[in-house]
Amino acid sequence: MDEKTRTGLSKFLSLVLRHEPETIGIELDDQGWVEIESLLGQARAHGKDLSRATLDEVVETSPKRRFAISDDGTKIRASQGHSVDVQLGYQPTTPPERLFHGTVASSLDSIKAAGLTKMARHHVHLSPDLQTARAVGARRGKPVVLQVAAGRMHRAGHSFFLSANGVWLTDCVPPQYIDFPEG
Ligand code: HQG
Repeated sequence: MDEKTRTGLSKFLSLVLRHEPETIGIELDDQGWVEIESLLGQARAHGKDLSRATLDEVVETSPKRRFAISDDGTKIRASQGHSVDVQLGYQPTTPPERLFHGTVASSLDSIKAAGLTKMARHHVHLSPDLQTARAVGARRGKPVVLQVAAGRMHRAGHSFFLSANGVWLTDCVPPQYIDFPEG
């Protein structure tokens, strides 16, 4: 499979497993899982030629490991990033002292006032390292990386969750826990 096909299929899976399952007539269960057979059948019925082997390849080669297959191999879900209502079931976890968030300059005034808010998703997404945060911010323009005092937040009672693919999730980050870059 070439890179372009792989990226296209990954975007398609993100769309139906995180945001709009109804576009191909599938339903996610409470934890976000769907039967792979049903996904493949409905995808084909909507013009996406997707075999089990192709699906497995997209899942295994996803650089961000966005999708998880159940232990028995019959179901799939997105590991984070949903806008539809699902309970991913991650346990609260103690975060490292510092986490990072990649954004762009045009959001900074609003973030300084309101902190980081979950916008359309379930959680605020934080990255474990600078490089990842920079790549997240770069999706929207010239990246600006904010440092989050996750340890201090956690000691103050905020819950953190670590997704299966290494993304840190929390409800909100009030501005007093954010280090803004100078200038
Ligand atoms: C910004 C991708 C104004 C926030 C990535 C971001 C990530 C505010 C945007 C995952 C704000 C939300 C999530 C406030 C936050 N005022 N702007 N108060 N609070 N923002 O896409 O973190 O490729 O929902 O800075 O790699 O960018 O999809 O979140 O710019 O892990 O697997 O509002 O999505 O993963 O954007 O990205 P998003 P995100 P995937």
